[in-house]
Amino acid sequence: MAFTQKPLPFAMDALEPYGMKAETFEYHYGKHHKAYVDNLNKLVEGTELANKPLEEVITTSFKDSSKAGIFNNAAQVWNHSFFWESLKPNGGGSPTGDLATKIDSTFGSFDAFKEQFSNAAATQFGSGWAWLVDDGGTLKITKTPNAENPLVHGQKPLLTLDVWEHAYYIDFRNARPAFIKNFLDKLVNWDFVAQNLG
Ligand code: MN3
Repeated sequence: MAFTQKPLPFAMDALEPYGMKAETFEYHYGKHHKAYVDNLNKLVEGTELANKPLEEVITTSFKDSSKAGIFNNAAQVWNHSFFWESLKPNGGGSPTGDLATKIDSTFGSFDAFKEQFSNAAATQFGSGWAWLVDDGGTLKITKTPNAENPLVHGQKPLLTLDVWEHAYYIDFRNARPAFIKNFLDKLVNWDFVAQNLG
């Protein structure tokens, strides 16, 4: 069974009123994400990993330097699917309920959370990801380089932002901080984050 690319959870042009053009998704979903899926399928074809769950492919290949290509593509397949779910049209605003309480008690306030998350996303040097994770019951903000993700550190991902240049160059050119601010103000799917917290 080959790995498949999950459908984008909104139309390609659904985020146009919220700062991200259809062209971004034509490239980022239609070309970058699809290429990771295609590459992964080529790399695992005929091996035992071809029939494993994607999460298991990620955690096992991370520990084996001879499988770096498999790890990079498998993790990028997972990371992008998780990133699309982290976005929604007319998102952003503030979380509610348990999640809001946890964010306030962990980071001091929602504004302090936004500042720390923005800082992590802005300071990830080169390509990578910013995350909100549940690390054994404690909320944490982390950043990872390239394809690395919280699954390989035993953390439960709650929210992510792709900070590879290809994620923001069409809409924001080189202005990563403007992309981060737009994500927090207009795009975060807090219902998805709350669902992940469980
Ligand atoms: Mn990307």
